[in-house]
This record gives sequence, C-alpha cells and structure tokens, in this order.
Amino acid sequence: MNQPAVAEENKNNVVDVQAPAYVRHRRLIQWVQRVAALTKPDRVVWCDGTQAEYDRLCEQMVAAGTMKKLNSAKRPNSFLACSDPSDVARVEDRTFICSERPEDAGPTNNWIDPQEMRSTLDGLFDGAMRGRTMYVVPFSMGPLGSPIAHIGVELSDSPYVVTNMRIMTRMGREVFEVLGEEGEFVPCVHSVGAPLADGRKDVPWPCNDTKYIVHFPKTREIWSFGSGYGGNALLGKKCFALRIASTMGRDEGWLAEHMLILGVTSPEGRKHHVAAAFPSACGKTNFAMLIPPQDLNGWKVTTIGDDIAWIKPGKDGRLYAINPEAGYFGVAPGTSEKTNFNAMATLKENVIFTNVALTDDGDVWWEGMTDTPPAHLIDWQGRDWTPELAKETGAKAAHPNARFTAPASQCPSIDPDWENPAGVPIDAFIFGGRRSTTVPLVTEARDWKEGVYMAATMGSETTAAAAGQQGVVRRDPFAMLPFCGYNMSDYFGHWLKIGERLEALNAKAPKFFCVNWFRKGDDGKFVWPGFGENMRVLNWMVGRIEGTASGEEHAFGISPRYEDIDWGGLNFTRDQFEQVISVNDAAWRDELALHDELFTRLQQGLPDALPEAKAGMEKRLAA
Ligand code: O2Y
Ligand code: MN
Repeated sequence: MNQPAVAEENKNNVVDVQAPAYVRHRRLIQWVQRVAALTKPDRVVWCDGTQAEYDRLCEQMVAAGTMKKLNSAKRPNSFLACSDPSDVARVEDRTFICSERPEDAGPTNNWIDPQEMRSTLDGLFDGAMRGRTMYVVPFSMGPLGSPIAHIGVELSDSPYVVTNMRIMTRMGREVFEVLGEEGEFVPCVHSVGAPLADGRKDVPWPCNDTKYIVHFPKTREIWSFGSGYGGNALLGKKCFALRIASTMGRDEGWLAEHMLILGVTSPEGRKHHVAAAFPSACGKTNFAMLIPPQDLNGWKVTTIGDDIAWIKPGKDGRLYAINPEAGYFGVAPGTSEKTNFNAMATLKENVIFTNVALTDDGDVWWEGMTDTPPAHLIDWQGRDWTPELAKETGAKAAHPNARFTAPASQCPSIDPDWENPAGVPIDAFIFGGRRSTTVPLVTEARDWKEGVYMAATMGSETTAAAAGQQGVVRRDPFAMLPFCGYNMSDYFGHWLKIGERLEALNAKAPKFFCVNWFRKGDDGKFVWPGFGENMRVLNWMVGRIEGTASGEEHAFGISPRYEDIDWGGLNFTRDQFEQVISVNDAAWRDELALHDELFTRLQQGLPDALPEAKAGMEKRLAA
C-alpha cells in the first residue's frame, strides 16, 4: 500500500490527492480530486492490489471489530464480517436509473431526473467521508486487456469493499497500465454515509438508513450512498457489470447478462459452452459447478462464471463470452457438500464470509451446511444460538442472505479457458425459473425470436428469501428485471437485433432453451431430482446442438420424449417424466394471458416480434 496521502486542500479548493507517479491519467486524477473535495476524507489511499495491502486492511478491520479472523487451522486466511442488521441485501426500491427521460429507464426501473438526483447526491456526499480514508480502487471487469473487458475505478470509504473488490475483480496497480493516459473507465463513488466528524467513535459496520444506489447511463457513472453490503457497495458487480454495462452493450452492439457460463464436454471429448440466466434463488451457482452423475459415463462440466456474462460478437460473427468477475459472492445458506461440492471446496481458504454463524472452534456454519448443526454457535448478530433455541423460536444462525466472497481460481471445476481474453464461443442460452406447474423441464425454442419470447416472458415463484408474499409468480425477463439499465422493451429489441445480425452474417447462432427444475407433484414435493441430474438435460441439449437428439414439438417449442433422455443409473419413471414435461393446454392459456399483462406493462416500444410469437403459440394451442 502507498503511504497514506493526507488530503490537503489548497487555496483553490483543489485537494492534493497525491496520486502515485505510475498513475498517468489526468482526467482520472482530476475526478479523484473533485470527489475528495466534496466528500472531505481525512486521507486518500491509492490501492495497489497486493496481498500485503489486503492483509493490512483485514488486520485493521479485525482491530475495528468489523471482521473476526477465523481459526487458521480450519479456514486459513479467512474472515467473518457481520453487518448491521439493517444492511443485509440489495435495496431494489432505493436503486435508481437516472437517464435523461423517464421512458429511457422504462416502467421496470425507478427513475429520477438526473439534475435533481445530482443535487440530492451533492448534499448527501458533502463531507460524507469525514474522519475516514477514501480508497481509490482501480479494477478490470474481465481479464486485463481483454477486448471484451472494461475498466472501473471505485472510490470508497469502506475497507470491507476494498478487500471484497480484490477478490471479485482484477484489482490493483496493473489496471492503471492498461488505462494509460486517457483510457475509458467507469467512475464509481461509494460511501457508507457515516462521517466521523468531531472525533465521533466508529462502529463495526457503519452505514446510513438513507440509501441511494444511483446510475447515470449517459455519463456511465455510479454513485452509491448509505450501504456497505454486497450489490449495493461492490460496484463492479450488479451496478457496473449489469446496469451500466447493459447500456454500453446496447450502444456498442454486445450483451451484458445475468448469466452463468459453463463448459460441457462429452465423453468423446467434444466441448460446448452455454450461458444460463436464472433469477436469484434458483441455484445458479449450483448449476455452474454441477458434478455429472457417475453413471453418465464421462461427461464433464467446467465453470467459467456463476453470475454475469459479457458477450460480444467475434471476428467469425459468433458470440463470445467472458465472466467479468474474478470471484464468487455466493449465498451461503443451503450450500453443502451434497448440494454443491465444488463450492464447498472453493471455500477452504482465502474467503471473506459475511453474516454467517461462528462456531466455538473459530470456523463458520450456516443452515444447510451439515445435517446436524453444532451444539452451540454465535449467530450473525453476535448472540448465542443453539439448535434447541432454533426449534423454539425459529432463530436463524446465519442470515438467509449470508454470503461468501471467494476467489474463482480456487474452484475445482474452474474451466481452463475461464481467463481466456477472447472469451468462449456460446452454443446455447438457457433460461430458467422456479415454477411448480405449467413450464416443462426443458423446451427448445424453434428460432431466435421464439427464444427471445421465452426469455422475455420467464417468471419465477418468489421464495422465503425475498420480501413479500411467497409462491407468487414474478415475471423476470431474462432474469434482468432488477439489473437492466434501460427500458426493458428496448432491451428485447436489442436482443432481436443481435439475432438479426447473426442471421445476416450467416454466423452460427446459439440455440435457446427454457428449463424448469421445480415442477411439483400432487404431494407438493419436487418431482425432478435436480442438482447433478440436470446433466441429463444438458446431455439432451448437446444432442440438439449437434443435431443428434430427437424431440417432440408442442405449442411452446420442442421437448424431449422419455426415450430421448439418457436415464442410465437413475430410476425416473415415465409417469414421473410426464409430470415434469407435460404441456397442459388450459394452464398454457392462463399463462399466455399473464404474458399479456407483462406486455401491457411494457407496451411502450415493445417489438412487434413478441406479440407475433405469442399469436403463433395461441394458434398452435387452438389447433
Ligand atoms: O444481496 C446482495 O447484495 C447480493 S445479490 C447477488 C449476489 C451475487 C449474485 N447474484 C445476486 C443477485 O441478487 O442476483
Ligand atoms: Mn445474481
């Protein structure tokens, strides 16, 4: 770490932020000066991304009570941070897209006039970092120098953010080399909104009840105030890699998607890549790290990314994807060696855990990690917890949105090409949701337009993890509802345009599939075993990509028949298969009526291709 620079104001109100000599980007330095003049930190530190810097910040946070160091014998170089109980998740209702006109943000985003928002932020950020350090965090989303990658710089007064950003992105001094004197970067400003004026004592997790997570698509800026948690504060993730990047993709002809990326290799050694979009709480990380059943004789799944994909057309016209992230910020509860062996192996060392429980021997635990919980724990709020207490009161040891931040390089299933700057060619897009009825286990779209329709109308039933009523179908087009930085109808139009371009170039276009692992039987239980068994569905998809697998057409697309799936080693009956694959005409008529509701909401700018695709389905249903 550089020597902390004491921010000094000169007579012209320009703060000397003492940029290191290797920072040659004048516009960047001037921006840091302006933000320092506004937020008035006690000092400015330019982060270099070294292990020594990371270790020092962790030590500092342990001393401040923000983190606990875990038992090195059990979990080397790992820490537990526990947040303020009011600051535990992304705040969608406090997330704003400040485009020039409200119609540019569209009906699914919160819009505020950019001038009005700038004046609100000027007030909130004035002196917001008093008594604190402002860290300058340079980061690359994607392998440094990759033509698909982009650079950001986050100014933050949270050391927790700095250490997490070091795991989640390529962070450090090398980024300035790529930026040079005038490279493009996305400016990100973050404050926990808790200045320490007049010697006020700090707390372990500073934050503010007032929260603003703000995006200015025109100037590609991000401003975040009041939260130190996850997607609100690690601005490379949802704010940059999805909301701002989706607007960059619209303007520049590429896609920024809420998708995992995986490689699937057949027993004969043929490799394909798929990108899959699922709403939160649908098992994306589990699917990305899937271990195929042994009885399937030699299929292999490798992980490129678990949450976000940036996809650009390559020279041959095909679509190439990178994972812009370098780590996983995964949900801990429910993760176990049974549900995700590879994730558990990734968490052996060098991890920051947030809001999980602490065991008496200095390790971590969360609901679902083991069948039998430890006899005693300290819960995420620092209180004693026992299984008996949990039975009596329902108290959770870990917060349901507790997280791990872990380096992707530690994942045993990591793909050898996960850092390939050219990306990997995408053969298929998969869209999925949590639906207890109606939607078949797997359906292939007949063409690009039908695929866009499938993705645009996808829905998922709400779970206990989300606020509000449970089991209600929430439409979540492309799993991008909380993350699209512009009008959702224009976003559909952008996807259609990408398809038209592939067609015009006669380039190999990815296929589209829609999956649903969550159909329930009359007993209310899931019929499909899921997890590793999802490989059987992937196997069928690969057959469709290669043109070797058969299927059956129905109103909604093409699905496998019982005999089209390899059931080796799994006892799954025809009757069970019927329960997960059947297309009920009456249910689909109701479903299509619900699609109408979505289209009415999104009617402004909705591409004609979508109602046309729907009319085709209705016609097939009627026939
Ligand atoms: O609650 C948060 O701040 C994290 S949300 C998140 C984190 C990792 C991957 N996906 C998500 C999501 O909400 O989709
Ligand atoms: Mn996500």
